[in-house]
Amino acid sequence: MTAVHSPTAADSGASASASFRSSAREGVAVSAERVSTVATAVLKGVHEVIRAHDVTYPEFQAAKQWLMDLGEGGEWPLFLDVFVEHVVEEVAARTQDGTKGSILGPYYLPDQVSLPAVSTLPMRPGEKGDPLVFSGRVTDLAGRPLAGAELDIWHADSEGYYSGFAPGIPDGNLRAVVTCDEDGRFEISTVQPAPYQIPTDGPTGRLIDAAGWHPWRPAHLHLIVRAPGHRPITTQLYFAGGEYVDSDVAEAVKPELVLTPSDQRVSYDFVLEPA
Ligand code: MBD
Ligand code: FE
Repeated sequence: MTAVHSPTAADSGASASASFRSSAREGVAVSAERVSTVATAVLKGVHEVIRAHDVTYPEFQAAKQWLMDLGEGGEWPLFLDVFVEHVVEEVAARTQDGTKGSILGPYYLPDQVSLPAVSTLPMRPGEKGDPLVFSGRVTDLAGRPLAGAELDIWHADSEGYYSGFAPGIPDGNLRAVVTCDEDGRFEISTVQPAPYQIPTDGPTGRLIDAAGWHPWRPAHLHLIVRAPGHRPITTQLYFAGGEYVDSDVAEAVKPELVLTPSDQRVSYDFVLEPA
């Protein structure tokens, strides 16, 4: 499937930068010792690559130009979330129990409309795409329902574009915070998202093209699942047999997160550990 229009990298990459800047983050206190340990290791890694691969002066200057372009194009969040975040998540997951997590990515927006347990996501009249009903339950580790758990859900449309980051899509489209019922259950009606293509016209896309990689993520639903007294889970769900499930450019697919839809319905039960 080919989209007729394509949001430019400047649209989605720069909006992701603005969104990241405005998001509320906890300050981290990092000791000089920790900064030195990590920064030294990063620099040593770079030095080793230069030695091992005989990196030349022209290549070094081209890399410098590309890094400047990446920043000026506002694509640091896109680049880091695609190529680095999966390892940060992997390390965090070492000490976590319950539903597997996955990366947040650059396109989360907080404060979306609140909807009850059985709901249809905000969408345009005649929103394109196959209908999809996503249902399930949120429980604790012992399988007890977490009444009033929240599913913060967002996903791309049937052309692979996210509201808030691509032109011409109304704010809040295919985004909501759904509150589960007393039994921890939810049933969300939406449309099947398409695979997502990294914008090809920005520095991240230029790197992908120059290296001969492909720029695609498999179709996915993004979720943050929260319940009082429990650790929130940031994750993504994928569709068995879909394109790029086995070759996600962001390396964020885990087998436990791949769902098998049947009759345009799919279900998943989330398990949250204590906070
Ligand atoms: C996406 O839609 C996404 O989920 C990630 C992780 C990176 C880029 C685009
Ligand atoms: Fe995404």
